[in-house]
Amino acid sequence: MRLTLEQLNAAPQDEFTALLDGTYEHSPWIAREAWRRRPFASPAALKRAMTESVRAAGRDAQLALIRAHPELAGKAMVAKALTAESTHEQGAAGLTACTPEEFATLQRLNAEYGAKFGFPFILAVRGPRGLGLTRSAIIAAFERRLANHPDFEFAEALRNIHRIAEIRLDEKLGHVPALGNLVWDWAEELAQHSDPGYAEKGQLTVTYLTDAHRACAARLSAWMREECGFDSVEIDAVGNVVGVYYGTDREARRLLTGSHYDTVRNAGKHDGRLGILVAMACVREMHRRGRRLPFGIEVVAFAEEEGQRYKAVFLGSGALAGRFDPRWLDQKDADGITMGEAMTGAGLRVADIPKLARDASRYLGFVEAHIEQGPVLAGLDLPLGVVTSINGSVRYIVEIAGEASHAGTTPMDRRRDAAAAAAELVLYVERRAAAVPEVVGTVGVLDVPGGSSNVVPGRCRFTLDIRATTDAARDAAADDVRAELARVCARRGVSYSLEETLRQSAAPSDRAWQARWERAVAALGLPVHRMPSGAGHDAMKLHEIMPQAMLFVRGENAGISHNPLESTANDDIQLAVEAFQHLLLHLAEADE
Ligand code: HGY
Ligand code: MN
Ligand code: MN
Repeated sequence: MRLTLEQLNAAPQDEFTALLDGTYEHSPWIAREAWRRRPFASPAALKRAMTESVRAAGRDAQLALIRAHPELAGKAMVAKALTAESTHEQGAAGLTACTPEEFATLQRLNAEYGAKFGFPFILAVRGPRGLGLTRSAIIAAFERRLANHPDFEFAEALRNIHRIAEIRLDEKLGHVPALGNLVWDWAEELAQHSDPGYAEKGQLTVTYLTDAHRACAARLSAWMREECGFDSVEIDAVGNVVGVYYGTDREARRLLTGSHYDTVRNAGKHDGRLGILVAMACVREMHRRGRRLPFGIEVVAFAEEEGQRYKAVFLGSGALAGRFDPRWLDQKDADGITMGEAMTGAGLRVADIPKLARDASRYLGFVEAHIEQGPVLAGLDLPLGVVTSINGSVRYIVEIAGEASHAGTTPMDRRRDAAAAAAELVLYVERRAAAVPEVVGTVGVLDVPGGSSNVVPGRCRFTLDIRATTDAARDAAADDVRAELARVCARRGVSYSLEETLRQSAAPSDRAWQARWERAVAALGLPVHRMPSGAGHDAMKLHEIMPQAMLFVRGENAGISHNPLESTANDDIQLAVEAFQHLLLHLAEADE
């Protein structure tokens, strides 16, 4: 029997609790507590009320909740003593059809996990798309999480319990996150394209203008044209895919939105792409309803943001902001191919790049939906967040030159070891960044070119990535790191070169646009959580010429990103689409 929110909002506490029986395994107290927060404006608000009941219950009640869950393919399943919901879920995930080896592995993991943590391994086996994980994915997650810290696993167990409850509640309400499913499936399909050397390993890497990159552009263009009803779709001179959905007046000003479709190496499937696909889903819905707004919508899939193949970053959004630096064309990739050659080879008209600069007066502003890429929303059990500012960043490539010499015969006090010098600096970066809350510092690439195990490193190349919520904090940290580099090298008698490859100012959200995202999130029945962005985004490039603000979407696996574990649930994507739709419709009402 399908429940309705009206029915639940009107129900007395006992009836409400009974209607929601089974949402949380053997734990009716959660619905009973949540009842006090009625009325619920949306399924998201009801889910939030139940997570808040758990968050407020304290550790003992939370531990009891976790322990109320059965093991995966455990004794209760074998004895057919699972609840109806768990029977359905474990069955749908194939756990009732394990091979003898899988079954033995799961028993071993159950025993080891229970002995280490004192509670069962909890995983929403229906997965982020709700269709069910494979047994191999379940076992891989089990093996991986066995190594986690107990506190992390306690929190991760609760997050998975909320996801299990969310899927169960969706079914009770007949609530299908259809647009979340659409975007999730698009992201899966787009992730089929990956660069050689990664595709064979099942890894996602799409760097600028490779065949996989061009295939992504072609697929995004086709979807915009054939599935979403954009009025014009083109691939511009730097490889951005630009879709325009006209307003009631074709010449009306436009809302600019989008994100990037290139990726880091061995990436997740939603970084960048989510912001493109969420906007496309909104246009698709308007087109299907024959709806036009008083403004146009220009969705841009930016061709390059990560700076993986070439040193230049934010190349796609930079071109629109009129910040494309022609010197970038001479940058060479690892194979010695210049950016200009790669562009020409991809059929792009380099001469047209300056024409890509947008006239900001033709736009209302820029908005971008993006996965959070961090642990904050997951830690708060919130699906969405509103960005207040994007951290400023500065990046360098450093090369230290010492003297290669025999590892066996060179006395320790006679060495000019480039790697040891670099190692000192890596630890200094960590110490200096950790000393100031709003600063982060990373050495992401560390390499001894042509190194050998029996040779004292004569050269060492590494990157520096320093970020902060303000330019002043960023620059103070960068100054200190450069000064330490000079001191370490002088003391060790080695030389160094340092090249700045990126300097991006902090980008505070435009107040009016941030408020539009806040109103949209609140309209979904969710608390509004404001937060800075530690990651850089295309929005910070458009920030240079027009007002901007961003919406963050929670990540699974505690929000990990730039990692194949990056994952976003269909229900959270659905909420991002609904928030975007709310922003569009209220902008239209204000405009009319
Ligand atoms: O590095 C960043 O912050 C972004 O993912 N390019
Ligand atoms: Mn990224
Ligand atoms: Mn990104």
